[in-house]
Amino acid sequence: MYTQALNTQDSAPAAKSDPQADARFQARVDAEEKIEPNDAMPEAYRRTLTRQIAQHAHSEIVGMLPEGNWITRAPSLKRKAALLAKVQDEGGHGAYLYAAAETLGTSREQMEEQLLSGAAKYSSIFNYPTLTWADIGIVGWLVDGAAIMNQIPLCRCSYGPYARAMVRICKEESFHQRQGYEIMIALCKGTPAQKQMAQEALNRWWWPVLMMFGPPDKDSLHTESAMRWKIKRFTNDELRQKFIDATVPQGQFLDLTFPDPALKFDAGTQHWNYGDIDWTEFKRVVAGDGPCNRQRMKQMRAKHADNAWVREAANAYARKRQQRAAAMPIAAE
Ligand code: BYC
Repeated sequence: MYTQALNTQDSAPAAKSDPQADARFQARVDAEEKIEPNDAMPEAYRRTLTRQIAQHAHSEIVGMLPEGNWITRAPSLKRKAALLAKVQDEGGHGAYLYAAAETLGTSREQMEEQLLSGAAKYSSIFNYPTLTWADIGIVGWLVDGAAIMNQIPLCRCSYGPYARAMVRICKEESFHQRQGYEIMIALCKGTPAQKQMAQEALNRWWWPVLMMFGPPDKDSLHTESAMRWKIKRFTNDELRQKFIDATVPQGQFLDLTFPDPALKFDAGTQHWNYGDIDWTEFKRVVAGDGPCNRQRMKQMRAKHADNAWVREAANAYARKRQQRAAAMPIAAE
């Protein structure tokens, strides 16, 4: 089963809400206090955060696959070293995010199980293939660029562990975005064939990148509550617009053409207007039928099985340390 369907239900029964406790909680959020793991919180807040952070963590881990695919084929030692470091960073981001989600009471094993069974979502963008080296430039420039636009506001998320994890993640994402844009500059200043490769990669990735920000506000299930709880600070459409406004001039500098004939600057609003996004494609990819969904899940399951010995060894070592510590006589004063 490969579904990342939009209609998954929370399995736990809804906890009874306590209006007075909820009002006290909302007052803390409104006062910009950080909520910490042992603080009282509405069950719905815990659930929506666990869902978002876990999906975010899964995205970082699955996101290692399309780029990891190019490590052996990077065109120079310098490019290989930068790509290796970037992919390793993504693994680190997944680890911080799983740890942040664990503070809400769901174990990493449970989250992994949800990913591997197809019950949990990860970002739609990682279900598209990286066909040429230019796609690695595009992933850095646009995918990491979109991730930064979405994630900088998460540094101010009301939940302390998530907000703090995002500070470091955003610093690293900003390096990733620059390495991608630098690849794009090299290709666009290169031979006509390299420039063409860059253009074709932009044509393939532009619309899927715009879908990363999630469904339009009118169809978003969680935006209203996530904004009220100050998990999200901007809506999906607001972030998408900010991203387009920041990115179009970068594409113009590269002398590339965006694959959207409706893209036009509006001097009145000072924003770039854009054409209709194909939301049926988004729904199809999220439901498990994108170009690479099956391949990604197959790879994730194979890696999980291959790495079982590492988890067993780490658990055996932890048990041994606990036993040694328990057997140790307490030092006399
Ligand atoms: N793909 O009510 P909505 C990265 C789901 S970047 C798949 O608007 P919400 C990286 C959504 O989960 C990518 N599913 O939801 C970069 C919900 O489903 P459920 C990861 C999507 O949460 C470079 C349903 O659609 N970033 O990590 O308010 C290299 C309704 O949506 C997508 C993050 O996760 C999508 N694109 O807003 C390596 C950032 N969009 O749960 C890695 C944190 C929506 O009801 N996450 N859905 O079944 C967020 O900011 C928000 O969760 C979203 C969605 C903006 C993504």
